[in-house]
This record gives sequence, structure tokens and C-alpha cells, in this order.
Amino acid sequence: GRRTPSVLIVGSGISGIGAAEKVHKNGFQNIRILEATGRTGGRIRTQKFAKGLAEMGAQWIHGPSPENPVFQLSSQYNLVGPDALREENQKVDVGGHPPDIPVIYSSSGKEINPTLVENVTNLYYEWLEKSRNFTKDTCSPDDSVGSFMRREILRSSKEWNKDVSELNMAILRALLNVECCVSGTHSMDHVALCPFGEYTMFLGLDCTFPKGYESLVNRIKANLPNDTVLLNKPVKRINWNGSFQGNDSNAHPVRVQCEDGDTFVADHVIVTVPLGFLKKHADDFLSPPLPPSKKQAIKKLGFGTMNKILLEFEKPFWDPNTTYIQLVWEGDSPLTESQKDLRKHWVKKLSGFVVLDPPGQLGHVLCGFMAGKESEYMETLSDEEVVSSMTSLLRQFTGNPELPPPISILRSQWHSQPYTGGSYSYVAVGSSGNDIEVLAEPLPKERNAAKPLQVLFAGEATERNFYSTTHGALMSGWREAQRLIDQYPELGAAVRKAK
Ligand code: 6YU
Repeated sequence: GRRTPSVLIVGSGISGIGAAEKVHKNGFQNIRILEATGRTGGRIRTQKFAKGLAEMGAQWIHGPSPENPVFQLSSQYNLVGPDALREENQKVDVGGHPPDIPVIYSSSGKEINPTLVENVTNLYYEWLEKSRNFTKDTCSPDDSVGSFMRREILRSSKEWNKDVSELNMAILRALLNVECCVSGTHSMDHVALCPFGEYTMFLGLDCTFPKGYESLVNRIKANLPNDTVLLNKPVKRINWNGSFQGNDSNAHPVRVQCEDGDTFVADHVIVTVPLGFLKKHADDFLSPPLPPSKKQAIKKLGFGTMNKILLEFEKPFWDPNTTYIQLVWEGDSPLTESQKDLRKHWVKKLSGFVVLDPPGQLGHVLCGFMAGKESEYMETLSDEEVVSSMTSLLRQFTGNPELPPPISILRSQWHSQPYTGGSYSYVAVGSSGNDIEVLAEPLPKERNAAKPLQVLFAGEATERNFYSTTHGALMSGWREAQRLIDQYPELGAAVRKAK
């Protein structure tokens, strides 16, 4: 009989693990995952911190409702808390707004009453919603979400009294800093306007994993044979179309070379490496090289940096009901460029702090969020330097010069990770949702019985409507698994018969 097809998967993030599990369930027996680093999970990464666990990458299930496959699996495996399972929770429509009212600190050390900025905050979310209503027919391809917001701000600000105008502008700057974190970009001026609304949100109030996000990856991985994942196996090059020496070519069209010299042959390879890795290695990761259309898509799509700074405090200086602390720099405005001197001004990009809970299990921990070049600069500093900057910042904003420094710190450094190169993707000015589809196209482009599927592409950045999320990543892995499953109907038939 025929040998069962061999599948190599490059990368053990949730897209790679998800793809492996799906083909395995459908009768494929020869599956191997090659992972560059010493761990599985990729941008899902749970670490010990303070008295408990903290997420260095993905933190929430965005839109935990039945349509969300990450939520589906997590509830099936009993990995989410009771609140998230409540039906009411699954029906909440946050529409991209943060559900809680933040505590707002200003750079002059005063707390700002949220009702003072309620109007401008509501306006901001209205504009943001409007920015999702464009299509390629109703806006110019070089327009950005940032410039759209600026136009709205300018129009509206003509009616503001002088006494509220300055505070409004400062708040808007702060909200845009938050938006940079959401989109994983240096500036909203880099995020394309026309396709912005293609990103789709599920209903449901975001929830977290009590035993860590990695508990989900581990649970999926547990369904695979033990030796499926090879760690510390960075892939250097993928030869396809039988383009390698000593090729018993009809047997295996693809060969993967690792940095350590090991090689693996296979019928199919699913590439799940982050867009940040592809951006650095697009020219020589494949041989024959990627088609020009795909190289273009890789170049044009956006992949930015968003990092977390976790700070543990001996005692909370915030009120026990606080869930989010927003920082507002007086005198700042969304209409002017941010300061260029990163060394002096990097902390100004910090959008705010989420208060992590539950303090009973974790301790008193704030999680700061920072995107863009400032965040990349932060990665180059030492822990001591970051602690010292954070301490001065919090002393300034709380108006308490005696505020004790945090007792420990942990931060992510996604930009400097050689196999990630940033945090997540966005549709940048100059690109469109179509580029995402081009990125997802398998090779070879023209296929027939003599030239079957060889190289397939999955990963967060390949899902047109759900990029930048764990569910988008999982869907992309399943999508490519299905592509392979469809090519071998007899395998599926055998599995169904065995059941
Ligand atoms: C989510 C959230 N979340 C915070 C932060 C980050 C991300 N995301 P992987 O990278 O996991 O796997 C690839 C593997 O390949 C990896 O292990 C590599 O080592 C390996 N590899 C690379 N090169 C290789 C080679 N040469 N050889 C072998 N192996 C190689 N998502 O749902 N909720 O709260 C957050 C957040 C700091 C960094 C997130 C969140 C994104 C997800 O983490 C991410 O998409 C997936 O884990 C990726 O999985 P993967 O398998 O594709 O790659 C309107 C509008 C706008 C748009 N955005 C709105 C959504 C907001 C996103 N929210 C993010 C927020 C947080 C806090």
C-alpha cells in the first residue's frame, strides 16, 4: 500500500500544535514539529512571577463566546474560570471598548475624575467605531487610522472650551497610546484605514486562564504522540520542488535543513513562523525562493512590538477596586509628533497599568503595556534601569515622592527574540487584507496530481479577520491541516471506519 504522508511543521506555537493535532486526529501518522527555541507555546508564554503565574505573551481570550475556537477548547478542557462560562458573560458586546472605568493619574501627580473626561472618551470610541466602517471603495489606500482620528479630533476640538481643550487632548493622546498596544504598532498612523474593519471581534467579556495560557497549549499537545515536537531545532532553509541534492525526488518533494545541520524530508511542510521572522528571512528561507507576490506581502504587512512590564509591590498603593490605571501626560496632544529622544522620553509611551488579580494568589502586581519604538528601546535596558524609571514615573503620577519601589520586575522582550522579532501583525498602510490571503497561499501555486501541495503557511498573520490573536492562530493551523486532510480523502475514510 501507500506510505502515509509525512508532515513537518515549523514552529510549536498554538497554530503549529493545533495543526499537528488536527492532522493526527484525521489519520496522519508521520508528523513532526520542529521548534527553534527550548519550549513550546511561542507567543503563549506563562511564567512564574510574584506568588503565582504571569503571561508574557497572550493574556486574554478575546471574545470568549461559542464561536471562538480558543474558548471552545478551553471550556471543553475545563481551563477557564466559572465567570467566563456564564452565558451572560459570553453575550457581552464590548465592541472594542474597555468595560471598566479606569483610575486616571496625571503627570502633575493628581487623580483626574473620570467624569471630566467622559465626553471626550465617548467621542474617541465613536470615532474608533467609525474608523472600522471603511472599505477600499470608501477611502484612500494610503489613509491611516491615525490620520482619520486626527481629522475627527480637529473637527470636534473647534467646539471645545479652552479650559477643557488641554485635558481632552492629553486624554486622547493617552487613548491612542492604548490603541497602539491593541494594534501592536508604533503609531496608528501606520495602520491602514480601509481594511481596519475587517478585523472581527467575537462577543464575550475577555477572560484569562487561572492555570496560565500555556495550560491550553499543553492540553492540545497531550493529544499528540510524545516525540512529535523536537525542541532547539531552528529551521534554516526549506527546499521544495525536489530542489535538493541526493533527492530520491519522487519520494519526497520537500527537505528542511536545520541550523545544526540536521535535515528532514517530507511530503508537506506547514510554516508557522511569525511574520517578524519572515520579514528578516524572506529572501533565503525557501529554495526555490518565495514568489515575488508573497515577498511583497511579507514586506508590506505590519508587525510591531508590544511589551509588558510586570511590577510586584509589597503593598498596593491603589484602591482595591481599581482594575486599570491610565496615565495622562499633561500638555501632550495627539496632534503633535511624539518626542524623538527615546532615552529621555520612552516612558511616555506607557499606556497604563492593568491590576492583575487575584492578589490572594498572585500578590500585588501591576502590568504595564507599551508599544512601538519606545517598547523596543525598553528591551535594551537592564531590569534596574526599568525599575528605576517606573519608580520615578509612579512617584510623579501618584504625587508621592516616598512611594516604595516595586519588589520585583518581569518584562517581555518580544522584539529581541530572534524567532519572533516583535509581537503581532497588523494591516499596515500600503497593504490590505488581500496581502494576508497572499501570505496564506500554499506552494506550489499551480497544483496537479504531479505537483501536489508542498509548503503551507499558517500562523496568526495569515488570518484575514482574526490576525493578532490566539484564536486567529489556531484557526490558521486548522485551516492548513484541513487543506492536507482534503488531499487524502482515503485517510479520513479509514479513520471513520476504525471508529
Ligand atoms: C490573544 C491576547 N496578547 C500579548 C503579547 C504578544 C501576543 N497575543 P507563535 O509565535 O506562537 O509560534 C511560532 C513558533 O515558531 C515559535 O515558537 C517560534 O519559536 C517558532 N519559530 C520561529 N522561527 C523558527 C524557525 N526558523 N525554526 C523553527 N521554529 C521557529 N492574543 O488572543 N489574546 O491577550 C494577546 C498578546 C505581548 C506577544 C499577544 C494575544 C497574540 C498571540 O499571542 C499570537 O497571535 C499567537 O500566540 C501566535 O501564535 P502562532 O502559532 O501564530 O505564532 C481593530 C483591531 C485590531 C487588531 N488587534 C486586536 C487584538 C488585540 C491583540 N491583543 C493582544 C493583547 C495581548 C495582551
